[in-house]
Amino acid sequence: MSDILEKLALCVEFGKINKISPYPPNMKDQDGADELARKALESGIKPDEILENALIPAMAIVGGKFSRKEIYVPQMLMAAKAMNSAMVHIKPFFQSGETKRKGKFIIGTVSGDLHDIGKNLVAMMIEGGGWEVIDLGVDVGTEKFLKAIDEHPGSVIGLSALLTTTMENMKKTVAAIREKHSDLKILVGGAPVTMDYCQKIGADFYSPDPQGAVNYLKQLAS
Ligand code: B1M
Repeated sequence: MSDILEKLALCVEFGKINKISPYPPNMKDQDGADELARKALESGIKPDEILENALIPAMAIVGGKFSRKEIYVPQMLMAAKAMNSAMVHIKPFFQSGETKRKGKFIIGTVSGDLHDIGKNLVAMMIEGGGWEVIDLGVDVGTEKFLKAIDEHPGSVIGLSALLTTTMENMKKTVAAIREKHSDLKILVGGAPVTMDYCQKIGADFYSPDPQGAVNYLKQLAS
């Protein structure tokens, strides 16, 4: 791997956003993900190589560390921010169609539920895994999910719920999606959700953390 991609991967892994970012202290005054992604493109490295050889593997390392509780939410958010600062340079190539994404992923926190920290982490990790993410936000009713599915056919759907009370709305939304789109894959997650509940409501997969969600999508795309 080129030196620049190795450095970019380290910036994402350790959350170094750009040169002026003081975090992490041991990388102070060094180029961050922002500068390195720009320089990589300027040096002729293709956007999909940057994604495949630097950003995706770095986010996979971050996801693994988070699953093993070696890092916590703040470090993961910094890594995601660093990844986003690199993605700013790469996104125009996806939007122009010059570089292909692995697929589309629609995610939202279900109706009545305002918790979005975990949902945002999942969204960022999946974007870092090479997918286009359509984030519908929080308190997302069934109709909004169905409208997004119509606008982005063939997407994988992700539902997050943090309250035992809103898990019931997850069930309703899954049933409504199943009724209209029996072929779509539905992933569920959130603190009170379990594999048992996932099976009970007819969703396809439950993941307790973002990396499990990334792995599931990776398996779907292969
Ligand atoms: Co709320 N809240 N909250 N809250 N809140 C909990 C969830 C609660 C457990 C606290 C408690 O009582 N101990 C409790 C729920 C009890 C229950 O139902 N069993 C609770 C309650 C009761 C409430 C209110 C009702 C309080 C009130 O007003 N009386 C209210 C509800 C508002 C509403 O939603 N309608 C409320 C409000 C809030 C705040 C707005 C203040 C704030 C949310 C801010 C925000 O999200 N922007 C908040 C917070 C911060 C929490 C706690 C403290 C932290 C949640 C969090 O962000 N965790 C939480 C207690 C706790 O968990 N310690 C609590 C960190 C995050 C990274 O983890 O979201 O679990 P998590 O996501 C994980 C995994 O679950 C997974 O990946 C993430 C990373 O590992 N995951 C997925 C999540 N979604 C996934 C989707 C996937 C796959 C994996 O695929 C699609």
